[in-house]
Amino acid sequence: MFALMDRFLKNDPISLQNDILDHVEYTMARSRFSFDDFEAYQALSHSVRDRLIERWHDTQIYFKRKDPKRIYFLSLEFLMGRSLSNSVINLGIRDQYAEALSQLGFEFEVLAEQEGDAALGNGGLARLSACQMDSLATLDYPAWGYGLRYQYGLFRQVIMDGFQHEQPDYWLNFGNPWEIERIHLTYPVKFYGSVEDETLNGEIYKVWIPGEMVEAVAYDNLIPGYGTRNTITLRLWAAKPSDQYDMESYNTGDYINAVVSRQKAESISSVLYPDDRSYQGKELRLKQQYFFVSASVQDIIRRFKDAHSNFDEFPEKVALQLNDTHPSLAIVEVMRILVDEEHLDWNKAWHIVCQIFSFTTHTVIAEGLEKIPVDLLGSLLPRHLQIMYEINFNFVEELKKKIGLDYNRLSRMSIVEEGAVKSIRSANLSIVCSHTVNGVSRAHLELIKANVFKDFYELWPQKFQYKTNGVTQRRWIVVSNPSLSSLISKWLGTEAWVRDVELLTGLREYAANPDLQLEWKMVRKVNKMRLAEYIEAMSGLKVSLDAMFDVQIKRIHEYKRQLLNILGIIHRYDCIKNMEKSDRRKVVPRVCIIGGKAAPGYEIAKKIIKLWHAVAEKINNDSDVGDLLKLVFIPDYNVSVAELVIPGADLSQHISTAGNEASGTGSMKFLMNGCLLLATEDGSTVEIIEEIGVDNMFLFGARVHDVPVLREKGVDLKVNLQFARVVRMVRDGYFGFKDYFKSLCDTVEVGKDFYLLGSDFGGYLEAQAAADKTFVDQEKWTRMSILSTAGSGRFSSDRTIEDYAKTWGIEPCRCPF
Ligand code: 26W
Repeated sequence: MFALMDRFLKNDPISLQNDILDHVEYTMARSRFSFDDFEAYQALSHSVRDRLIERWHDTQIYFKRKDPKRIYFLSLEFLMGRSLSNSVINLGIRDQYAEALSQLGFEFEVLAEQEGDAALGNGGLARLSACQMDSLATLDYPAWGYGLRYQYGLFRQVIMDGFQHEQPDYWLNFGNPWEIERIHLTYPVKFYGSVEDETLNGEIYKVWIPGEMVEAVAYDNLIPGYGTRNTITLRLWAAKPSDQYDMESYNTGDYINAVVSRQKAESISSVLYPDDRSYQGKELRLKQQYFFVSASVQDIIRRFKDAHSNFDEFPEKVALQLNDTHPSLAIVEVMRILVDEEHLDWNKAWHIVCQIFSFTTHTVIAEGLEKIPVDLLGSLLPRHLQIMYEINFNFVEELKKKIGLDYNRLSRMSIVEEGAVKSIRSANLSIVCSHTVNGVSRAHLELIKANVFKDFYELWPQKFQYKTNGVTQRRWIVVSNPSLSSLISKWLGTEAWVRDVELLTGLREYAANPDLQLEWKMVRKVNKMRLAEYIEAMSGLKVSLDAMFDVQIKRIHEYKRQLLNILGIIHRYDCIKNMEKSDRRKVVPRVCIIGGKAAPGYEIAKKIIKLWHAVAEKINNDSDVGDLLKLVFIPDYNVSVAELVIPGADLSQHISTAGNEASGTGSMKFLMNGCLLLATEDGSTVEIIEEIGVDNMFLFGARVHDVPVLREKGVDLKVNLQFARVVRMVRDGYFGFKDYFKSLCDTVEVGKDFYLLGSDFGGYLEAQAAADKTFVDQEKWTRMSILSTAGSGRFSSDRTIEDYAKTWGIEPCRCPF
């Protein structure tokens, strides 16, 4: 044992310093006497990575020895953000590093800022995956994440004259110390071609003769748990040309073109699709999905076969989680390998498949469900299409026995959709082949049971469950808000809440304690200062720290109703303008902050961004208003920006039309940081209310069951004069760009106002007024703020993962070394 301990790198500041300097010299090839912040960051990262590798090796050896049931988490998107701070905190050596660096003349925080974000995802779904990886590692589960190593992450948003422009995010430009390239860990992935019959020992098997072959290379990203040695793997695949690729073209003598076309293989993993709304049935997207799924499934089966001689135990050793329908081809790929390559009997293979997959859906609307045109699938993956047809045939035959010849229902439930464009319904495939279908909040499950998956729910009610989303308190409190973190530990007398977040409820008894209140306010003020400095550096705008910082950061979508926020601000502005000067003293000053990206092809969302800027231009330059109202747009919103903004927010808005947000996870991060919520009763907010109480937040708006009635009824604009007035101001060109905003205004006209901005406007203004009133009473506000943090424990991804673990049938496997 002693020899084993000796092997480990040492973590005292002197050893850390030496390691950093060694990396400066031998990894960066710079002089150890002269290097800049970026080089210091890189050397530091390499030294952290060395420590991660030690733990990772031990964990993997231990998993191999114990051979527990493993969970494989398949997701096309992971929004990991930065790794440095998170890693050193989970390793428990942040302070040692800070000391080592300060002796070298560097500040840890400054170096941490050098790191760019890994933005391999769009929004909620992708960040959820990242939080869940952190929880899986921390809770010692034998887990693997699988995804794609895009060369271009989510586009960078640049605002020019108030318009969004998209720029490529070539995030690998300066290297990536956090990944380990496994050049020898590769799998061939096939595309196109044809299917032929082959006879072997008197049996006929299908053989897929591919038309194209690409190599998948593994890049491992190490995910350390907190308070444990366990360090798990997020394995991302990159596409490389295969040596077997297109040999034909070399023989034609056109060498240059053959090489160029070979190089195209890499394009499969080159770019993340920036749309989180609609499926376009693009071939490249389908290629990406299959590429990552095929490599992952091959890897999973290889690992299983290393320890087992047949597939009987497969379901006891393997669980696969489908993060939305994007990886649903994995189902068919497992079938194909078991039947065509491992020569298992179809029924046996099917029995295995039905025990290993679970599926989580992240959307509420039928239009958000993925469809793959059959023509596209048949050409790209001919054998998979055959397998899907066979699965569907068997399913429909079984279904007929249960429900009879109800053709409408049969055709709705069929995996194959007939119609103008014959398509595969990925959700139906996923439901049919999974043992569990999860919603992401209780309200979400109710919605899918009643709407999109009603037929399936009636058939298999026991399959349908929910696992309310959560976020990791390690990143969203400890990394992003260290002073709040210390304050919490001081008052609870322990740091144990970082692993056991329910302990936060212990803060409740001190919510009215003047000493805690004072310290709480101090911490919040310092965070506001940090945010104010960022705003000034970014936009030149000076904002008052006495103002309420009111934040809405998330993807721009009509259903998330950033437009309601803007119209509310216009109303506030209008009121200030029409007030007696002496009355203006009573106005609670606000800094309204918004941030978020619009999908590049989403015109209305882009107009919302422009409207924000047009309104900001007018208000921020109006001397009647001054500090009473300031508007800020935070460009290029991403994980690291969120880490800065959330701790500095007083109020945050989660105001989607009820019935549209499957869960919402941003609200949970604000809640943990003691920010009050202004929200509708949508998605996970319903459960947040149960934890912290209606009195500790500002609620408004239609509820789910009101929505169809209100849509039908419409709002009489004569009744809702305030709403009519603000929309008219935009329409009449009060903020300029009259023609450009016309179509945006049209979306909220009577009869067209699908997201019910008109009918919710009155309630929204009342909720905002209630927030103003409370803000004046700082004692009350601070109490509500403390109670928000205290009640946030249920929304940790640790709890979500414990819920999932039961469904997956996995147990912790803690590395003892
Ligand atoms: C290409 C089309 C596409 C891509 C991504 C459609 C839909 C998606 C995602 C499923 C959208 C998404 O991120 N959904 C969000 O998932 C979060 C995590 O469960 C929830 O908290 C959000 O409410 C939900 O909108």
